[in-house]
Amino acid sequence: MTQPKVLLAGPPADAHTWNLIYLELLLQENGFCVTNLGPNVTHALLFETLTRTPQDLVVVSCLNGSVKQEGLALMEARSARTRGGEIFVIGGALQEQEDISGTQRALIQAGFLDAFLNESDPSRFVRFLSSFKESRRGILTS
Ligand code: B12
Repeated sequence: MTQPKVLLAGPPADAHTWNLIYLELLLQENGFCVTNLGPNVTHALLFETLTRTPQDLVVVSCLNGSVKQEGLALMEARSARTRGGEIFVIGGALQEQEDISGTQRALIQAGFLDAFLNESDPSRFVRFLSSFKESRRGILTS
């Protein structure tokens, strides 16, 4: 069976790596074919990669406390593109006093399908992956 393709990346200003390794293994365990671009991925590299090798899903992880700024900047860069039907989700760690639901709302409003913030328990993400696969059955990127 064809596996959904997922592009995994840390945003431009984020150097954390183990979160990406963890997510790569989790995505593989859940039946996804993963391209892990690693940390500090520029918008140019991310969108060039998507143009060259179309994906079904893009997963962004940001730990350094700037998930909101990074996420909004990424969606702004995406709006300048003319092609590309990938679904984007984001996750990571917020700053200590940050309002989780406010940030989640802002990220979803900007264009992410979902935002997994301060969630060290992966069960909601695993449920998302399962329903994503179900909803894309038969229409995966070849
Ligand atoms: C290791 C580390 C570093 C290393 C990274 C080395 C490397 N190559 O990865 C170094 C020293 C470089 C570093 C630098 C910095 N760090 Co640092 N770092 C850490 C540390 C100790 C561990 C992070 C880690 O690897 N965790 C292991 C992974 C597997 O787990 P995780 O990160 O928690 O990820 C889980 C969840 O968040 C979730 N998740 C994450 N992303 C996503 C995405 C999706 C879609 C989903 C579903 C889930 C999900 O799933 C993961 C598994 O449960 C944490 C503190 C801590 N104990 O967590 C601080 C921490 C993340 N760092 C922090 C900071 C502030 C920095 C710096 C800004 C410090 C500085 N002033 O320079 C810089 C940033 C550099 C940069 N440009 O990004 C803060 C972030 C605070 C915040 N969120 O507001 C933390 C929390 C420390 C702290 N308490 O202050 N760091």
